[in-house]
Amino acid sequence: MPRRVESRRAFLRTTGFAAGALLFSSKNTFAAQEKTAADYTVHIKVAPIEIAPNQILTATTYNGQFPGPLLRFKEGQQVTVDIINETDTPEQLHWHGQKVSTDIDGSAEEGTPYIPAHGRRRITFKPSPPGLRFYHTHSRAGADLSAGQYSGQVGPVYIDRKENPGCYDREVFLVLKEFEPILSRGGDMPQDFLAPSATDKILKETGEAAMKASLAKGMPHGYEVGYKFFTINGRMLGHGEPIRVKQGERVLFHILNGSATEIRSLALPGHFFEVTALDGNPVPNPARVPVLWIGTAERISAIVEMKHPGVWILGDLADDDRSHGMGVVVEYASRSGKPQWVKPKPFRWDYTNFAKRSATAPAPDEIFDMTFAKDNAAEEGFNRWTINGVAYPMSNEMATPSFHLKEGKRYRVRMRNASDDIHPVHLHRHSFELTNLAGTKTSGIIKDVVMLGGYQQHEIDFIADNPGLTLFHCHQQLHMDFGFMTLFDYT
Ligand SMILES: [Cu+2]
Repeated sequence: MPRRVESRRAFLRTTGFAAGALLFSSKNTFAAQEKTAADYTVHIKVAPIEIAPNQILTATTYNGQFPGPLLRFKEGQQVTVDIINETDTPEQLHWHGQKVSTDIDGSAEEGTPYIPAHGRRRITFKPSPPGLRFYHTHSRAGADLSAGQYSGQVGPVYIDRKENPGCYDREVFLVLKEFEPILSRGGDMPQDFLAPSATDKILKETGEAAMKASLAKGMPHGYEVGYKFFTINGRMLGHGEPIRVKQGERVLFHILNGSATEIRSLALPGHFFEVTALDGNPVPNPARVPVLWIGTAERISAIVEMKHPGVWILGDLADDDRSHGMGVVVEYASRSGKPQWVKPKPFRWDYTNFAKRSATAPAPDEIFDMTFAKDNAAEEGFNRWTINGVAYPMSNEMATPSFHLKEGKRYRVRMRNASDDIHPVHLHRHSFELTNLAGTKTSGIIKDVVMLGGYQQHEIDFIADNPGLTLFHCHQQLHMDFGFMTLFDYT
């Protein structure tokens, strides 16, 4: 396995931009067909991945490894990527969080061409915005728990800004991911960790009434997904290289939740996280927090000052998930012994901790209202999800856009969640600003995924600055695959 933990200096020395390009370039016959070599080549292929000694899984991967290779780009500097699909299934590779065209974005719903089974596609784009992004499959899985993001098709992208501020000694990339999904009839996802915690009375009454009516008809609870194995950087807790640190070091963690369906948490006993960026975008107020909560597809960049020597577990708060692998050991120089876990005090995750103080967002040109609802177990035992009463078609045909944009205008999406589930909602090809979270006004936090709590209402604003079809969906694979998607177009 490649070592994912490197000092920044070593990284720049050994795998700077040009050298990095060579690392991932292919010398195979496919590449020879092109006149010039691509900067990067990504092979979509089925491969064994060893998550612990003698624990070998088979998954569709990028370049035969999990996570896929870190692709390091420079802001605005054009790159060419060859994507070679060695599988029997057409694929989509989505450049999550990047402002790219619909032809590149990797979403069939927007019209991106598929990478054919046993075929290839060369794409060229200018990476932006800077910061932590990622690439992942955008295929729908439906009931096939080996497809879509249940597979190993997840890899980090880091786009270096033109100038590179930040005071830290080294960078560590962490990709959180579960394997071996199984269908279940009830989730154990924590629901009570978000702040502000205010719920909407009408949403709650609507959602609870719908659920009650469904159960009264004798319907079971819709399927959820659980997992057998939990990993960070593709290794179960205790079975990967520890993160070796020195006292006094400031380590910049870039953390990506690569899960298909799960929300994750992380704590490192005796340490704080100084959150510097959310979804790759610097935050106005880099506050220190004891616990991180990361929705599906969210990213957090946070500096940890190493000042509590020992051997620790950086791990998920859920005991069961941590004991099945969701953690990594942090080991101080010349310290040894069994890695220690200490349960943190209860802590609520509040995006507004990192927001501008007493600033308000500009008024939008138009507001879109969206209500999200669950039709319990309505789709062959799976929950069907709707936006304003409409489920996105299950077929792979392109749907009619529901919301219309004019270039240059500022839009506000008022998202109302009439279900008890938390939804990590994602907008393609644009970033948005959090402007109201459960009744609390905020500004200055720019993201591309936001967790919307059960029966809560959030408002997000975005500028229509990247024409073309634009997909908006819940990033929870079970939700997006069963209707929780809609399209914007530009008129
Ligand atoms: Cu959802």
